[in-house]
Amino acid sequence: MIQRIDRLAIELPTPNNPSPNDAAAVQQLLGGKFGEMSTLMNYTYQSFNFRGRNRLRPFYDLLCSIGGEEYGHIEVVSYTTNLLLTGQTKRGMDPTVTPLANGTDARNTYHFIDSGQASLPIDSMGQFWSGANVFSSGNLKLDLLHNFFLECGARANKMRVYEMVDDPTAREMVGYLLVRGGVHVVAYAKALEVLTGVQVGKLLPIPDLDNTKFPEAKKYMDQKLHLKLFTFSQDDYRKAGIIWDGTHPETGEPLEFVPGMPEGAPAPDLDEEPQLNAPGAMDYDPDLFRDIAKKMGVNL
Ligand code: MN3
Repeated sequence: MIQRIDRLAIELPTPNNPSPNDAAAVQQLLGGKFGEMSTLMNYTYQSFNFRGRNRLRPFYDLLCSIGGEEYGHIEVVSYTTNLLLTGQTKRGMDPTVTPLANGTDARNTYHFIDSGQASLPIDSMGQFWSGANVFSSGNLKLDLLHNFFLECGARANKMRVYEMVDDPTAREMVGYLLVRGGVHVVAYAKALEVLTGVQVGKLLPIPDLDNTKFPEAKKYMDQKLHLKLFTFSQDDYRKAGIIWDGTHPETGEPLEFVPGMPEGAPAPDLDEEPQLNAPGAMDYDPDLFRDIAKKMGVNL
């Protein structure tokens, strides 16, 4: 089972220059082949499908811990997209003024037609994320090797989106995910080392560009977030700490195993977009609702 917490992984700044085309580029980090939908669903399915869990418990616990974290990653990429799309059409309730005219020039029209100026599980070209991106062979070495490759590919995509988009909201998100994705690269390298003795960490970094070159990532490294593996569970998955042990292959600093999850920050409250009727529900009266709830014996 999974427990949801109404917090976002990090505090996202308000965009300086929101733009539908930047939002479209950011979608690659959500619904692209190497996006957060893929990391989330790969580790989740590999954990559901794990055979021989008791004998190989540390590897199972590692997949579950990282899979749990990826849920928060799809969330933070989605909020970034949503903030970049907020206020990008003409606000109001008069459809005759063509309030959504801007949408026709945006590279992604799903953001204006299929959603209320918000994220969808699509890539930067508007292709919907597919379960075909899930690799779950059942062979532990093969799955871990795939995950190492997936995280390196995800890292390359994040760097390129950073190089395309200079908005501070997008860069804050990319900086954070470069650091946390970096932890997952190292975790899968370590898992392969424990399992086979092969020094996978010697391949790092892929691509050959240090996270410290990105000021937003450097900030999170200064907070030591590149050294911490969280379990994303109160009591479970503690044996992942057997793998997450020793030193960081790039910096040489000692790794830190942290049961539980980071504190996080409040998620931004997204402004209404009346021209899209998002959220609509203009006849909703909270006082009336509270009265009805009271009569039903529910305290709101
Ligand atoms: Mn991730």
